[in-house]
Amino acid sequence: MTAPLIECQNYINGQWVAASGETLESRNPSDWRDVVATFPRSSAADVDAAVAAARKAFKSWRLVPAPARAEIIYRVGELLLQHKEKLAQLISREMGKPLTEARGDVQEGIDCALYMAGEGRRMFGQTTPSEMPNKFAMTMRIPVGVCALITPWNFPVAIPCWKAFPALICGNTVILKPAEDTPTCVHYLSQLFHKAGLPNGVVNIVHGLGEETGRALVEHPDVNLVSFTGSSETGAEVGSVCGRTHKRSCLEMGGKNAQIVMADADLQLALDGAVWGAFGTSGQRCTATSRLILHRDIKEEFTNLLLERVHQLRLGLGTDPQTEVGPLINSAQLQRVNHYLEIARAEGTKVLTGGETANTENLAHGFFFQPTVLDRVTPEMRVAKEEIFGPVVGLIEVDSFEEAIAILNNTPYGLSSSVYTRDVNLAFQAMRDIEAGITYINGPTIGAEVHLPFGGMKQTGNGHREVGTAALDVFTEWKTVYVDYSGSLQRAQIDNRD
Ligand code: UN1
Repeated sequence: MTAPLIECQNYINGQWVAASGETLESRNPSDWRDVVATFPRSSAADVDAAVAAARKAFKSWRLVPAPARAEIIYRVGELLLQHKEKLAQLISREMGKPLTEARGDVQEGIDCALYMAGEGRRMFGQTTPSEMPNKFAMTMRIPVGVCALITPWNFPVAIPCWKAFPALICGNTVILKPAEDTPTCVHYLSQLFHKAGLPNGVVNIVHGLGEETGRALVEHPDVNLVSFTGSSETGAEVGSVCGRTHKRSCLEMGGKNAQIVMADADLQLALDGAVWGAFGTSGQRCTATSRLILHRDIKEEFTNLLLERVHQLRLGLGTDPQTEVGPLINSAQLQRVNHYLEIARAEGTKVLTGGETANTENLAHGFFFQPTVLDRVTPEMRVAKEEIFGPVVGLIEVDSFEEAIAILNNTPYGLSSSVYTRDVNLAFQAMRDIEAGITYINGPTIGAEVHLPFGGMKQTGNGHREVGTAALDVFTEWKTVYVDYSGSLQRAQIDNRD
């Protein structure tokens, strides 16, 4: 491969700054011989400079009217559309997802820009009568300040966008710290932010390692809010630092999502959903389907149909237009998935297909794992409860709807969920009883849309939701304002009760 090496730089106060120290490499997970880019291993001093720029820019950005902020975000959306194909190619090369999915990744960013630009002309507060005469009460949204946005590699464009756009529309300034596996996608974004005309310092980007650069950012005393998407282990660490240093945090962590297929379901539809939900993005989505909870009456038929479909999946290089399932992100992830297969075997599951690293000739230099189906999974097994983040789905057999819901809920996580049934009564019970932030009826567990709240219950998150209007609640403080135009002191709860 001969594509020129890209040199990612930190983007601070509207300028790209060459690395002052060591640089690191980002490689193509489909072929690790392909070095995509170098990026700075940023230090605490680099983080300091970015935070100082964001703090300075906050002074004026918070005063820019939200509809004017919206115009710039809209322009970023237009630029994303213009650059969609180039960015998608870059995502496929650096992250490994197939091109069709990479285009979807950029599209999610575009959708979020357009939605949040519209929010600039809403940003509604509430008005309400006061208890007292000639007095008026209302609420308004106030930006939080300087926000650190720490983003994962699995949606290297969409997630930075869905954190940055709501933060910016609300009047905050940001420092983005992209995952070290996909720095180039966010470096590219920095160019679009710049071109769209964002004032200097409103968006800053620091590259580097989570443990160093990420940590310095989360611990920085002048950061007001941390929005983090990533593993539960790192999220716990981020949450505890934020707790200790009294920062706001919005944490989006693991999932162990299940799809229930009842006996009355449209099996072909449920099958389409299962294959897409489990093997899309090679299972590397926090919304991925990693358990299929199948009613006894259709289990055998469904399993046979599923295996037929899985055997047809084309595993290949992210950038190859024929590819349906790409590689895992890096060797650590490949090791993790292999390790879970060892656990699965030791726990007594049966590997119906896959279960191994894929290393045929064209895949020998990438981190490929065969699409895998595990049978005889029971709810108490580790592979039924822990997030694997790979193309592995476990089959669990049940006798009733109640049992299916109980098993679906039997994990520490609660992000996405799905039920295939034609019975409207069961569908409504599922909506009520499933302990997850997202429930799909007759649709796969993946594919959330940006104008609706995204997030999870239980250990998936810390009670917040991203995108949709819910994101405004993360990135603003509510200010309550009372206006007394009576001209005299009115004492609440006292004079008006006399
Ligand atoms: C994630 O995996 O962190 O709902 C986000 C979906 C995508 C977003 C996934 N829109 O599958």
